[in-house]
Amino acid sequence: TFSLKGKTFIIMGVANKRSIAWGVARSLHGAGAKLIFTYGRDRTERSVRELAGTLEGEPSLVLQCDVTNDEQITACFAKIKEDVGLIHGIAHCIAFANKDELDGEFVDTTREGFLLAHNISSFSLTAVAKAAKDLMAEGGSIVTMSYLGGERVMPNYNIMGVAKASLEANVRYLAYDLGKYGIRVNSISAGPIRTLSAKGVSDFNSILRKIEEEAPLKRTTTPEEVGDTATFLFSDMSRGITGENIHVDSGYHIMG
Ligand code: 0WD
Repeated sequence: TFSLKGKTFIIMGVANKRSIAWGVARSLHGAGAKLIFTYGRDRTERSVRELAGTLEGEPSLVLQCDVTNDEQITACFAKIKEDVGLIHGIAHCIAFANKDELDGEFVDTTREGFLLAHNISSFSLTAVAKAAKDLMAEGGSIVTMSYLGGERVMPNYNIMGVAKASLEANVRYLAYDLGKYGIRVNSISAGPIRTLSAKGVSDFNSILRKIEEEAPLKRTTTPEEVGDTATFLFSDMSRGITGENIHVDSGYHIMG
């Protein structure tokens, strides 16, 4: 593997040890990178601090950044600027939709639920990119997490699918704007992984079974696989890639 020694990355969205963001953190840590963690809700702080504490080396900075709150975003990045100065990338692993709208018919989505899902799951990427771009003075890489439901209709994924379509377009527009500063922006379309968020998706077991049966690799995706692809996107090995959506899903997306 290649080294990311001397580089600093912000990991947003670790909820617990199953989180995709934690898979990204472990992979980046393995490549020698320095990490900063952010969490949204007060109740997540302890779990993030505990996990961050298990990583060898100097302790990571852990900060609150509820992405629905502009003041928190500003304060969080101001603190990072003060403490570290320069960063090289951000893993944005954040999404949210009301649980009762991840079931039943998409047509019943409320205005409030629609806006909430877009606010946390897509606009937050734009807001974070804006807050972070001056900290990536040597260029950088932003990686976010999407899902196939943003490209195709997946029953029950509903409003989150529409928010992921927005997120993927968001990636392209940000990639265009930030390319001139040497900042790349990409998404990973991850196969389904059993995390806290996945609990909200109804009938998750049968989705996993379908992947094992139908995906070319005949197995489900792991947070480690997603983490390693993110590390590639954070490294110079991917320097020619921006505005892209890379599927890390055992190849499931190619199946008809
Ligand atoms: O199958 C899956 N799990 C897939 C997930 C397949 C494909 C994509 N993804 C995406 C998700 O949509 C999301 O964008 O990957 C990303 C990470 O998802 P995850 O690892 O499945 O999620 P989880 O471990 O539940 O963490 C999501 C976190 C929240 O945890 P808490 O417990 O604090 O709600 O998203 C964060 C939060 O850390 N989050 C927020 N962070 C800041 N501000 C906010 C917020 N307002 N809301 C949620």
